[in-house]
Amino acid sequence: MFCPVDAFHWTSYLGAMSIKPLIILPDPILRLGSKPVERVDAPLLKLADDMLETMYDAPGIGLAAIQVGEPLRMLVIDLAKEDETPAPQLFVNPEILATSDERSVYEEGCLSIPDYYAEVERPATVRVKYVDRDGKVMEMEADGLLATCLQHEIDHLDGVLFIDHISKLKRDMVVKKFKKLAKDRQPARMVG
Ligand code: GNR
Ligand code: NI
Repeated sequence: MFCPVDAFHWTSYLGAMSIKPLIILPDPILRLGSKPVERVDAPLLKLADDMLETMYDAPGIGLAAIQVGEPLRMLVIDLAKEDETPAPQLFVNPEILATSDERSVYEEGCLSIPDYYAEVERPATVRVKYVDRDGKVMEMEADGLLATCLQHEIDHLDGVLFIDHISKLKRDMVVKKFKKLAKDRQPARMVG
């Protein structure tokens, strides 16, 4: 169970964190562009922790704010394995400064597209500028899974999903399936 006080000493406040409902395809919210964060303050850090708790609960390795319905340019990532010490990372207003010509392929998934996985090719290495949880401007060079995850999350900030990087045939199939699932979840009174 995720506990900020005992396990992390990560946040600057003591308060109830909460698991937020995930926005799922084909919700048009996922296609919104997110707005830059103006300041890293207590409410923003609270949102970051709620995102982490939501991500750990899912479970996932990354989460963009838009996936919990907040159109803000921020994302969280934790690549630690289940048996390792948690390693939460917050990226506010992240920007990709440079990408490698070298590519890598990962099988990606998305908490907003549950139980669908596909191989995506992306730059193997990225240089990223961002603001950290202390409000400090940082730069980082990422490779491996972190590079892929950062690109997947930064795409979310621009309304882009990993299925936008696969063939149109596959994407149309996935969208169709999720539209049907969403329709089947609606009570009959919603029809007509
Ligand atoms: O949990 C997630 N796993 C994952 C695997 C490969 C590439 C990207 C990801 S991110 C994803 C969580 C998510 O949807 N983040 O937006
Ligand atoms: Ni995603």
